[in-house]
Amino acid sequence: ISSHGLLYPHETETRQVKSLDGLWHFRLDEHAVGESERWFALPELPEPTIFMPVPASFNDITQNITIHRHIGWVWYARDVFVPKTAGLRWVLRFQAAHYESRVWVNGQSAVNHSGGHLPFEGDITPFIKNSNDVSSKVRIVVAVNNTLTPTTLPPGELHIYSSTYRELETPFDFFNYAGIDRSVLLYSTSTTYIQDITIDTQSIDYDAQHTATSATLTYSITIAGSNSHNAVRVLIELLDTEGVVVANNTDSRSVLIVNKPNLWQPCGMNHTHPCTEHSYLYTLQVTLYNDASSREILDIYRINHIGIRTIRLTDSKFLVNERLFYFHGANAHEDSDIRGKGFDNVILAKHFNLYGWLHGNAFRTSHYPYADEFYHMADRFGIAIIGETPAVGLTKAHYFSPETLAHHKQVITEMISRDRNHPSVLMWSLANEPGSGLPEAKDYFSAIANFTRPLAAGRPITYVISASHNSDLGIQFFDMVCINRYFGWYSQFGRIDQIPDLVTQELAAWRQRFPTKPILMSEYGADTVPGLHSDPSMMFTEEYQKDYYLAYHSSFDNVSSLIHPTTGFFVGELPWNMFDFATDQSTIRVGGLNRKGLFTRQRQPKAAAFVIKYRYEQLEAVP
Ligand code: GCB
Repeated sequence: ISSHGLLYPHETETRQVKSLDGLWHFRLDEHAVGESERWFALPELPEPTIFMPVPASFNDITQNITIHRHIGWVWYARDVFVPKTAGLRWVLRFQAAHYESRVWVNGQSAVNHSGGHLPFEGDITPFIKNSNDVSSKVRIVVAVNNTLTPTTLPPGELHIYSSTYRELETPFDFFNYAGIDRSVLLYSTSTTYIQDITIDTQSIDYDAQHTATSATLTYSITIAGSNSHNAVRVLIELLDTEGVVVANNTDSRSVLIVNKPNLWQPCGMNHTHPCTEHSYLYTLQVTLYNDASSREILDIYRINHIGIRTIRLTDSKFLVNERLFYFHGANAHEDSDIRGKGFDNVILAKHFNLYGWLHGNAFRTSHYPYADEFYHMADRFGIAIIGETPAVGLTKAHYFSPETLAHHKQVITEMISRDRNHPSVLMWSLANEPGSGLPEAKDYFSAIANFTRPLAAGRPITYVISASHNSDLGIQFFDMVCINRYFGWYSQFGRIDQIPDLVTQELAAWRQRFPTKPILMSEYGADTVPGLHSDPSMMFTEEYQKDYYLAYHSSFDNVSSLIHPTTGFFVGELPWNMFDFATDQSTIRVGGLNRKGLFTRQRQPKAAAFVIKYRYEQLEAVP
C-alpha cells in the first residue's frame, strides 16, 4: 500500500503539465481477447474503433445500447509527444478510471490500478525512447474493466444467463458509469523531487475574546528520486493572500508558527453567502535546493489551499474553530447528462453556484471520493465536505471478506493521503448503508476504525447507517452517528402526517443508545417528477416533496443543537439528493433516474428547492 498522497499535478517553475484530455480511439473488447492479442503493442487498435471523449463515462456518448450497458473490458489509445526528457521525470497520471485499469506505454506495462475513484500514476520516463530530438512520440494504451465483484468496492455480482444476456447486479442504485471518467495528465518533475507534503492545522490559541492569537502547523515533506539521500535542502514558506511570507522553516518535518492567523471557516456560522471571505486560504510553498549551500533549485511545489482551522467533537456538538457547526446542504453524485460520471468544469462550477444559491454549507461525497477539483472549490467557497469511500452496498455477509477488508484499507489510505490537506474535509465516512446488523459487520468495522484512526488527520470518522438503532453492531467504534431514514417514502407511503413523530422517536432512540455521539441525518428524501402537481399532495408530486421536507424540519428543530445549544445533540441535515441522477432501469425509477433531486438532472430547481433555500437562509441567521 502506497501511503503517498499523489500531489495534485500543479504547474510551477520546475514542473510542466500537459493535458491528455480530448478524443481518444476507443473500442469494446466484448470477448476479452485484447490482452492475449496484444492490442497494447499494435500501432492502432483493431477496428471497429470510435472516437471517445476523455474525460467521460463511455456509456451515454453514442446511440448504441450495447456500449451503454457494456460490462467488461474497453480499450482507449492515443499518441502523444513528450518533450525532451534529459534531467526530467515524466509521469502519466489518471485522475481516475472505473474500475480496473491497465496502462501500457510504447507497448510496455506502465501502471495498473484497481478502484474507480482515486488517482494513479506511473513514471514513464524509462519507456520513452531517448533521442536528441526536441520531443519523442509515445503511444498510450489503456484497458479498463467495469466488472464489479464481491471483493471490489463497491461490490457487485455478474450473472451470466446466456451468451447474449449478462447482468451486473449492484447493491446500490446509481448507474455503474465507467471508462476514463476523469482527466489524464502528463507532468514533469526534476529527477529529485518533492513527492509528498502533509500539513496539519489542528492547533490554534485564542485570547479571551476568542480571537486566534497563534496557530501551530505541523508538516512533513517527503523527497524522492535520484539525489534524495544527498544533502538537498528544503525551504518551507507559508504565504498569505498578499504573497507575504508569514512563517518559514528549513527542516523537512517540523512546525510553522503563525501569529494572528486568519482562520478558515465554513459558511453558515453566522456568516451569509458568499462566504469566500471567511474561508481564508494560505499558500504553502516548498522549494528544493540542490545542496546545503547552493541556490540551484531542483523543484518547487505549492499548495494554494491551506486553511487554518480546528475540528473537535464533544458528546453532542461538532465544533469548527471551537464554534458550533451545523451541517446543512445536500448529498450529491458525480452525474450529469451525456457525461455520466465524467468530470466537467461546467458541471463543477454549477455545482458550487447552486450550493451558494441554496445557502447550503456542506455535502457528502456520496458514495465515493469525488474529483480533486470539488475539494479545491469547497476550500475556496467555505463548503464542508464529508469525504466518503466507495464502500457502498456492503449488504451481504460474504462481502465482509478478508479480501474486501484489505482493499477497503487501501482505498482509505489512498483517499486520506489525497484529501487530507483540504481544510474543507471535516469528516471521513468509511461506508454507506452496510449490512451493519450482520454478525460479520462487528469485527469488520472494528478493524476499519482501528486502521483509520491513526491516519484520520484530525477528522472524526463515521459510516452512514441504514440499520436500526438496536441492530447496528459497528458504529460503537466510530465518532458520530449518521442515519439515513425515508419515513413517508420507503415506508408509510403518502403519510406525511406520520413523519414528525417517527423522526423524533428515531433520533431519541439513537441518542439513548449512544449518549456521547452527536447525530446527523445523512439522507432523507422523496422522488419527485418535475411538473407533477396535486393538492392534497401525493407521492411523486412537487407538493409532496415540499411537505416531506417541512415535516422532517419540524422534528429537527425539536432536537437541534443550533436551536438548543445547551441540550441539543443534532448536528446537521443533508437531504437526498441535490440533483436527480441516473440509475439502472427498474419499476421504481421513472426514465432511469432517481428523482429525489431538489434540482433536476439539468440543474433546474423543483419547488422543494425553494423550501430548502428559505430554511437555510434562516439557519444561517441563527446567532
Ligand atoms: C439510500 C442510499 C442511496 C439511494 C437512496 C434512494 O438509502 O444510500 O444511495 O439512492 O437510498 O433513493 O433509494
